[in-house]
Amino acid sequence: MKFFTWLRNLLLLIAATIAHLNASADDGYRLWLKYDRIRNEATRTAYSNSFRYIAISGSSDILNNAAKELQTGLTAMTGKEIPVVKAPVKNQNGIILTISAGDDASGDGYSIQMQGANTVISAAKDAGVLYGSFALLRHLQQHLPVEKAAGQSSPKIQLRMLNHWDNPEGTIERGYAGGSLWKWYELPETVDPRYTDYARANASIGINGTVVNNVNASARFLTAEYLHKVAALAGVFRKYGIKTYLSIHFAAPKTLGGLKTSDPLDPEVRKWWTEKTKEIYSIIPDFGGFLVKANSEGEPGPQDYGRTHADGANMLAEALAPFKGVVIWRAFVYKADPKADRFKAAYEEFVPLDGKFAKNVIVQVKNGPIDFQPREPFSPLFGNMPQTPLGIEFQLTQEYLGFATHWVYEAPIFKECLDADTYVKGKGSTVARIVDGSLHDYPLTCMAGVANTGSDRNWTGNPMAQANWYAFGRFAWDHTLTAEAIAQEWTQLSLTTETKSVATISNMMLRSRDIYVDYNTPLGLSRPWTGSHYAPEPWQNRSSRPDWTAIYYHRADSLGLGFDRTADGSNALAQYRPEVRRTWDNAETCPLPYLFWFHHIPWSKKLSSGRNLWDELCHRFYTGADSVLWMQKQWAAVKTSIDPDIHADITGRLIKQHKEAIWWRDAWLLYLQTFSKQPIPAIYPKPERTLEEVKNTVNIYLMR
Ligand code: BDP
Repeated sequence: MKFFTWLRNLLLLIAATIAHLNASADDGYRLWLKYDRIRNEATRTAYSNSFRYIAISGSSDILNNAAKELQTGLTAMTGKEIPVVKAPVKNQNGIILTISAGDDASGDGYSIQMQGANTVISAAKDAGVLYGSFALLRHLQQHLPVEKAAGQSSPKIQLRMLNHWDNPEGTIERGYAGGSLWKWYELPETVDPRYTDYARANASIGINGTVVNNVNASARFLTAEYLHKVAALAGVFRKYGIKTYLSIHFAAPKTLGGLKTSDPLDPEVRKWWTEKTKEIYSIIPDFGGFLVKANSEGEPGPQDYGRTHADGANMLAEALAPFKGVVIWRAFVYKADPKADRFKAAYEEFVPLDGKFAKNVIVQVKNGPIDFQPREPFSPLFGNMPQTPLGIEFQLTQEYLGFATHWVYEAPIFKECLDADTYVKGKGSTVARIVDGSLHDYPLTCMAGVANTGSDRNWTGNPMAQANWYAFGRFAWDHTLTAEAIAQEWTQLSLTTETKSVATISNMMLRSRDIYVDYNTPLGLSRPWTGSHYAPEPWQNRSSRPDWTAIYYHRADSLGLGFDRTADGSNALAQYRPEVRRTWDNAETCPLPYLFWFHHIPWSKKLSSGRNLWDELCHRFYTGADSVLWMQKQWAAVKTSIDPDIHADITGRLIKQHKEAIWWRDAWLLYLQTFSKQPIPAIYPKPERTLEEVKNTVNIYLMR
């Protein structure tokens, strides 16, 4: 008996060790493409019976990669080798990959059909078959019945792109997950296999374009040496249906070409770009085009020569047109004018240019009018340039969202903007319908995400931030999906399929953004930072430009708080349609999340919540910081369903997040209290430091 107990314990120990080793093999590298062995035997058997082979009719790199992915995924999930063959095998169930002329002009759409015992994935182009294959794998990773995979899907947006803000020396502007993925120093001779995994991850969520370098672009990328490095990356990406683009330095004709000017109307300059573009296409035949940040934050541009954004964009468009390349011209512009409201700048510069851009130009607009703040109203450019294709730019990297430390699921930010109604053609004129081209019949459509990837083993630093990359791709494909559905899907693919844990985690994801907003920038506050975009500095009042101080944005004074953008103030609200304006321009009815975006509110004003302004601020900051404790508890509750290393990683980050939430809360409240002159309500514990002490911690943080 004793012996048997001993033996049983030993066996249990061995089993636990194996389970642990298996589990802790998860370092996050595999993202949502884990393909873990399915534990439920019935599901596993059903899958291996349904998929005994993968047949490809036709041949191309992309089709081969689709088959390879299915083979890898299914073999890992079922534990049975699945061969890739040239033709369907009689009397056996399998997957058939096939190209068939469909009605989806882009070729990216696919259908999955059950034909007899076979699962047929077909599309007009091989990229569509690849997307269909990933869709099937996504379905099976959620352990759903095979036949439920049947259906059709086409992307709503043509260009679904990542924008990498990567520099030639390997750093990333606003990157929080290590250095650049691109090893410029060893390219093109050495091609890291990780580039393939990057391409797989993107293709799995439908991303079909990538801009590999920073919008604050180095002209170095246009040298032959760098073009060959970029070509090596493009060589990997194209096998997954991804086109490569470059950010360009507008003054390159001068800096690189040795010309006297970079004036877009100068014939020599135009010739230089034409030649350079030809050279690029001779090296990268399927090159996508240029992304341009011009006359913004000190970058050169056409205005340096008295020309317009359209002049600049059209010059490049002309050079790219013979190759079907596109110009993606960013609308992120604002001048150092102390009297102006930065909110209004992009509209003022771009709306007069509507209709003046060449056919192969898209103007890329950030979701909000300022700059990727935790909560912004939608940019008033949407709807106001009916004759110019407008793309949308979201930021995945958490520049203003707590870097890689804080857990913020961004899908609600994307969705809030996409679902916002501009009313430009009556009710239902959502930003999504502008961006997908359906409202104004745009011939080109684009959704871009500023990438949050880096050289960290788990790609995104914070493992939860993988969800933001994932959600972006899923929305770019189909903006009608919900943030909730994507959270559940991602959790199942990436963390656990245990039902209760999926519900707990996706609920945390959905609440995470509002929690962050509450302790960071509640009620429509914005930009309490200067250079760091992290350490709280709401008191910051000195800079080379007024709009680079914190006080410019919150406008706290002895009377109240917030930026008056009504007709009595900067009148930025006039840039929106009356239906939109109406919801925002009355301080009594303006939804609280947008209050300080549009109004300067007296400290003792009673709000719709029943609290006065100061008490509401205290309530938000305290509840926000306390809610991180709630997150910690929820996370502790899912421990047994999550890989131990990933669980420990997030646990650590949540501890830090709580400390910093208190830091931000204290900084804001102690600073604002110098204006409000009101006490923090007795129900809340008093901050354990003085304003001077918080300022000191910030000074230390900012020390070089
Ligand atoms: C701001 C970033 C800056 C970027 C800029 C941009 O702080 O690093 O260069 O956006 O989008 O948010 O061009």
